[in-house]
Amino acid sequence: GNEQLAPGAWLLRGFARDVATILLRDVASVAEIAPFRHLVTPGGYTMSVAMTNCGRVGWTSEARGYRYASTDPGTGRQWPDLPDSFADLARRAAETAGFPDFDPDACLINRYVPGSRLSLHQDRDENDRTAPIVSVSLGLPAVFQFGGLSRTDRPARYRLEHGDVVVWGGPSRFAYHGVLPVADGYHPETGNLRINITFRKVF
Ligand code: MD5
Ligand code: FE
Repeated sequence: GNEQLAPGAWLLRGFARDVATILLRDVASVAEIAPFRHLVTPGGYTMSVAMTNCGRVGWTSEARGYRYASTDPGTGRQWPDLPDSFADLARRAAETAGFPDFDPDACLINRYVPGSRLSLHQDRDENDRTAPIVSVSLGLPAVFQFGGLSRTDRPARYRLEHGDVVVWGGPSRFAYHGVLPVADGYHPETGNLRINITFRKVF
């Protein structure tokens, strides 16, 4: 069943399970054109999560700050197109959570190896503040931290597994969140990786 985590936030358990193999194939195709890389934060830290993007614009981090760019700073070329499998899944998930006509222009793909983590943060580099963010978890499970609108709100924890989709909209769109260090393990479809795909409407 679909679980409401907070106003606007819906956990759709297993929503992407039946298309996971296709999604992972398309992640590999994206990464052939725009390889995964470890971005450096404006504060000088190299992220343990490796990232790439597809769609009209992609999220990048540089010394001067975070931004969305239409070209990949690594290759100097446009980001690969959003695969049809991605667009279809994102739209169906958003609709299921009560956000019809979701038309993402950015897709960030995060790759975790055991030990990779994402410290507590807010996503606020997007100009469109009404659209939700749709996130798809594939491969190894992870413990997701979901807090409040203040960094000091004690976060709840949810285990996200292969095929789980979360739609973050409404007041949850700007909640603090993070991912605890991924535990070592093996998944038949990804080996020792966790892949998270997020769909966003930036402009
Ligand atoms: C992940 N990625 O599992 C997560 C999934 C990121 C990121 O956090 O910024 O790439 S997206 C989780 C998310 C997005 C927007 C709002 C909320 C969670 N939230 O309200 O908790 O790699
Ligand atoms: Fe985030």
